[in-house]
Amino acid sequence: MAVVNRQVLLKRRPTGAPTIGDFEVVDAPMPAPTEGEILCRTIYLSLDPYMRGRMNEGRSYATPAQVGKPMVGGTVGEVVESRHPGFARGDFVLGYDGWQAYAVSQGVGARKLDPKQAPISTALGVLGMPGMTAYVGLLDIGKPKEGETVVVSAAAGAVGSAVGQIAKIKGCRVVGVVGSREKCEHVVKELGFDACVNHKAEDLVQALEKACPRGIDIYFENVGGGVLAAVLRLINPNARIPLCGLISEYNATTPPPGPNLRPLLVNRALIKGFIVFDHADRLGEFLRDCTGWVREGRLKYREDIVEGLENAPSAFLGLFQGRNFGKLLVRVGDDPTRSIASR
Ligand code: NAP
Ligand code: FER
Repeated sequence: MAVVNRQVLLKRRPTGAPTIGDFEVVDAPMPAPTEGEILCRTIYLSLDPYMRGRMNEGRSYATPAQVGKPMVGGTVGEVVESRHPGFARGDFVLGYDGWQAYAVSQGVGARKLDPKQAPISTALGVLGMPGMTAYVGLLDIGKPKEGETVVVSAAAGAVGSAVGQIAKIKGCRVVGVVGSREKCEHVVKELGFDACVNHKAEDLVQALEKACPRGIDIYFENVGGGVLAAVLRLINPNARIPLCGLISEYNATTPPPGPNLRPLLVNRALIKGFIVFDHADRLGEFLRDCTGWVREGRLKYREDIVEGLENAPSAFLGLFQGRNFGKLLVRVGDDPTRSIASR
């Protein structure tokens, strides 16, 4: 076993866009589990947009990450030592161990993973928090009906790619908004979207008008800013807008100008913010449906895996520029289930 525990600490709280200097890579002593605890070796670390919020001081739905401590985050790991009756050495677990190679925990909220059910990395993506966000946001708030037009932003990302495919499964016309030609091609050719527009290259209102000849019934909002402003001009009567994220605004230092909300008024449209963690009652149905769709090949997923914990800070910054293509993960340690599968 390694003698040191590599960690990425939050060094200081950023103002505006985070930089590499806000993080510090250190080698800490190996932790040891006491009675009732497990020691896990991190295999995958999830990098997610919400982490930008955790870097800030102040009130949120969760306590902020602490300066001088490892950054927080979801992980998939392997139990290397257990003094907990519920876990054994060799178990694979979904946990919240943060940006570090090893962690001791009491296993609270940790879920054992069966590598035969699905690749263990999917517990951080399509079969994890982002997939569940897509599932509850689209189905419970968007309430899609067959034949309706669904637009989703950040459509090649972890949440957006699942939103679009679940909407196709429900019989909708699906249009993605993404930031590159390659991402456009991917969501149409690989994921089966009906059309896609590039927010960096096209006149958005014109392109959306062309892609949505019957207007927009559901807009699954991930980005805010100019994309939201353009979409609102095309919403249909009684449109629903699950407000999932506003990534274009997470680094803003002054409140961004608000969009024109008149289309919401005149179209009797519903916009509703939601946080996936409030929907834990749907976990069973989400896992049942989405595991089935993944196995049937109807819900595809793409992972963008960065090698090495020390590369987590720069990969994280890339989320805010669209550098990731699919669910962003860091491979912190060897994945024994993958090497078996590829043998
Ligand atoms: P992701 O889509 O895999 O990655 C983020 C993507 O956002 C980037 O690849 C980029 O894609 C796009 N983006 C970044 N900056 C942008 C900008 N200024 N304008 C337009 N697009 C921009 O990330 P994810 O994990 O799936 O998260 C997607 C959204 O869901 C985020 O807003 C996140 O905060 C939110 N979320 C919310 C909940 C909840 O409970 N409410 C849970 C999970 C995630 P392009 O290259 O296509 O521009
Ligand atoms: C996210 C963005 C924001 C997210 C949660 C939030 C779980 C919640 C923020 C808050 O309560 O301040 O991507 O994912």
